[in-house]
Amino acid sequence: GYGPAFSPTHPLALAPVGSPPHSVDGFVAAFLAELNTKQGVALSHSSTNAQYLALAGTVRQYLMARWLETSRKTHEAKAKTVGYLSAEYLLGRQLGNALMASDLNEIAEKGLAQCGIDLTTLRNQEVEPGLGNGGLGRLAACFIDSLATMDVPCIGYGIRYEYGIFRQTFVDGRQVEQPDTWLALGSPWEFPHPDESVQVNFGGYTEKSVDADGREKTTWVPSWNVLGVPYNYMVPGYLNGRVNPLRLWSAQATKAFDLSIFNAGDYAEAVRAQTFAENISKVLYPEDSTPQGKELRLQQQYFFVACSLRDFLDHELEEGFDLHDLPSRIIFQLNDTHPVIAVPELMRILMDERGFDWEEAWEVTHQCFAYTCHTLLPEALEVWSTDLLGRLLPRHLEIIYGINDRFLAEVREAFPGDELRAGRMSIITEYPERGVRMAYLATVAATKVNGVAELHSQLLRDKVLPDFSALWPERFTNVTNGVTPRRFLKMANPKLSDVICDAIGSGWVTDLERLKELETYALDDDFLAAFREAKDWNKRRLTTLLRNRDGIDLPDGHLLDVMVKRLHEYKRQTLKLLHVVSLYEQVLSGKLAPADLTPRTVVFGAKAAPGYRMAKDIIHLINRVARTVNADPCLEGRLKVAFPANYNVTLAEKLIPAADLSEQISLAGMEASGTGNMKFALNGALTIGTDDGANVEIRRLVGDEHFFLFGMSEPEVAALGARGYDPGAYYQGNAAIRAAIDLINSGIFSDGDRGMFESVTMSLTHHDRFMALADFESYVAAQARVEERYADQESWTRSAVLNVARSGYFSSDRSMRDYLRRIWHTQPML
Ligand code: GLS
Repeated sequence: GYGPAFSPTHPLALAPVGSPPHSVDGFVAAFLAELNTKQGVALSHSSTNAQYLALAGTVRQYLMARWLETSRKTHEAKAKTVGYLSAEYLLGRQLGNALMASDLNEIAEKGLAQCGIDLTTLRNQEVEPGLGNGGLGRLAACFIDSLATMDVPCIGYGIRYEYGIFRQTFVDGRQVEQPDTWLALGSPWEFPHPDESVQVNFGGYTEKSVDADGREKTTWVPSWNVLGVPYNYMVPGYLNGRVNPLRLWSAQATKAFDLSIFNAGDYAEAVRAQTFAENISKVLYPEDSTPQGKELRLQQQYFFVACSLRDFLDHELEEGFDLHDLPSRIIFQLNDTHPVIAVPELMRILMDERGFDWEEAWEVTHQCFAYTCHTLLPEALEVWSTDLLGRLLPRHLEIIYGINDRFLAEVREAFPGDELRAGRMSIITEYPERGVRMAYLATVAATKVNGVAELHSQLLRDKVLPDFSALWPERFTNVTNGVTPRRFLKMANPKLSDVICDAIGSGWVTDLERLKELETYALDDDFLAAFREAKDWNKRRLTTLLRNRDGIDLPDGHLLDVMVKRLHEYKRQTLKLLHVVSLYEQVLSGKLAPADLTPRTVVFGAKAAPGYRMAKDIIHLINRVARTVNADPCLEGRLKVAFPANYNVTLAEKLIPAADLSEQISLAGMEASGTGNMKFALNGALTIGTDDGANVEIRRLVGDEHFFLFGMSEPEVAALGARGYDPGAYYQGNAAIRAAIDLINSGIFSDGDRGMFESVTMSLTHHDRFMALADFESYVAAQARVEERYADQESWTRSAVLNVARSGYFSSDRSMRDYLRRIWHTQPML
C-alpha cells in the first residue's frame, strides 16, 4: 500500500546541509546578503521589487540543498520517473507556496518585520506565471505539487512562454487583451541552463539507404533547427524535503544557423532568423478547449517534446543505458493531445538513431506513454493536416503512416471484413482534408487512456472512442481530477485552515480524507460560529481587494454567488446572466418586490479567447447588465453584479474562500471534469450545478441535501438532441425567458441600442447549441431552493461544513495515487 505521503521526520525535512539556519536570525542574514550582493542595493534604498527578489532568493537558498539532494537520491536509486508532458502549467504565484513548503512563513514574517518590511506587500509584488489557459494547465500544476509532496520522482516538461495568458482589461465593457509581461521585473524562481541546451530540427526530407547488414535505414535531413534552452523551476513537496524539477524550454536561434547568414554578410537576415526561432516559445495560445490549428502551435508542440525526450534520454539516464529497458525508468504522461507528437519522435529516435527495428521500437514506445483526454467537445480534438505535418516533420509523418498501417491490420484481424470500422478508426482522416487525428494516435500508442471524471471517462469510452474501447477495453480507465489542498485550502484560506486545525489537527494537509473528522463538528455551535467567522473574514478580505484592484464595492451581508472559469458557451455564463436579468425584469415590471429578493452579489470572472466572437459579446453583455443593475436604485442593497477583470490563479485564491454559492452549470455531458467546482466545495461553498463532469461525484459524496442539482442529465440531453431541440419553443412558451430576452433586446443595457446584443439573443433563441433555455426553468427553481436554504443560516453553514468534510476525495494527492496504481505502476520513494 501507499502509506501517508508526509514525513516531518524525514532527515531532509530538517535544515539540510548548505541551507541557512532555520531561524529568524539566519533568515535575516541570508535575506540581507541577497539584497546587498545579488540585488546590489542597501536595505534603506531598496524598492519593493528588489526586496521581493531578495526574499525569493532567500527562500530558494533554503530549498536548494533539498533540490540537489532529491536529484542525487533519485538518480542513485535509478527510480522510475513520471515525465509529465504538458503544453501548459498554470502555476500561480510561487513565493507563498515556497514559504509554506519549507515552513518559513513565520520566520520570514518576523525576519522581514525586523527589516521594516511587510511580507504581504512582497507577496503581492509577484506576477504569477500564467503559462496556461485554465483548468488543464492548473491541473498540471496541482499534479506536480502532489507528486513532490508524495515523494514521487517527477519531471514536469513544458514551454517557458515569454508571454503567458493575456492580461484582460475592459474598455466600455468589452474585453481588451494586453500582453502578459510576467518576466519584466525579473523571474527569481527559474534557473536557466544554457549549457544543457538541446537542438531541435524541422523541415527537410528523408532519405532511404541500406546499411552494411542489408537493413533499410531512414535518415531525416532537416532544413532548419532551433535551440531549446531549459529553465528549471523548483517544485517543492510540502515539508518533506523533496524538490522535483519543472523543466520549461525556451527557443533560441542556433549558432550554426545564424552564423552562416552572418558570414554571408546579411546581418538583417541573421537577426530575422533569430527572431523567427525565438517566436516558437514567444506566446501561449489563448484558446482553451478550442485549438486553432496554427503552424506555430505545432512547432511549439514538437519543440518542447523533442527537447524533453532528448533531455531525458541524454541527461537523466546513465551512459550506456539500454533503451530496451526504458519503460522501467520513465512513463510519459500525455496531458491531452498537445504532446502526442512525442510518440513518433520516440519511434524515430529508437529506430533511426539507435538502430531498433520497428517491433522493438513500438514495444518500448507503447510502454512509455499514457494519454489523458480532457474534453468531449469535437472541436477540441486536434487534427493536423498531413500537408503541414509533412512539411514540418516529414519523418514523423512517415512513422505515423507506419503506425496506422500496422494498427489497421490489427483492426482487420480482430474484425474481419468490417471495412467501415477500419475506416472509422483510421488515424488518418480524409475530411475536410487529409489529416492526423492526434487523439487516435495517442490512443493507439498509449498503455492507458483515461478521462478526468467518471462521467467523462464513460462518455469517452461510449461516444468519443467507442471503436477503440471495443478493441481494447482494458486500456481505458478513469482518474477523477483533484486539486492541491496546500495551495487551495491551507494557503488560500488560512482562517478556515486554522479553524480546521483547532478541531482535528493538521494531518489533513497531506491526507485530505481526514476532513471526514469534521462531520461531527457540523452539529457543534462553537465550530459553526468559528466557521462562519472565517467565511466573513474571507469576504472582508475580498472586499478590500476588489475595492483596491477594480474599484468594485461589495455590499456587506450578501449571498456571494460566484461563477469563475473561462468564458465558453458550453459553460453557460448566459444561463447565470439570464437569471440575473430575469430577477431585474421582475422587479421592473412589479412582479417582484425588491424586499423579497435575497440580498445577493453575483460575481463573474472569465477570459474569452481573443478570436471567439460570441464569448466576447457575452462578456460585453455581462458588463453592460452589471452597469445598469448596479446603477438602479431600486436594487440597491438587493442585487449587485461584479465582474472583476483578469481572473487568474491569484484572484481565485481570494475569491473562492469567500464564496457562498458555486456555479457549475455547464450542459450535462460537456464539462469533462471541472476543478474549480472542487475548490469551492473544499472551501465551504455550496454548489448549484448540473449532473456534469465531477459535479456528479461531488454531489454523491457531499449528499443531495447539500447540493443544488438542476437541469437535464446527459442521457436527457442526448435524447432531446435526437428528438430535435427547438429553443424558439422555450422562448415562446416560457414567459420569464421571453421577458428576460426581450429586456436585453429593449436596449435598456445598451443605451437604447436594440441591436447591440442581437448576436447573443439570436443565438439563444434560434440555435442555443448548449440548451440554456431548456434548463432555465429548472435553474430558477434551484435558485429558489438556494434562497430558502440561505435564509436559515444555521442550516446553510452546516451544509457548508459538510461540503468541506466530504471533499477529501478531491485532493490531487488521491488523483496521483490513482495514476500510480492504475497507470504508472510506480511508487513513492519514501
Ligand atoms: C479541460 C476541461 O474543460 C475541464 O473540464 C477539466 O477539468 C480540465 C482538466 O482535466 O481540462 N480541458 C481543456 O481543454 N481545458 C480544460 O480546462
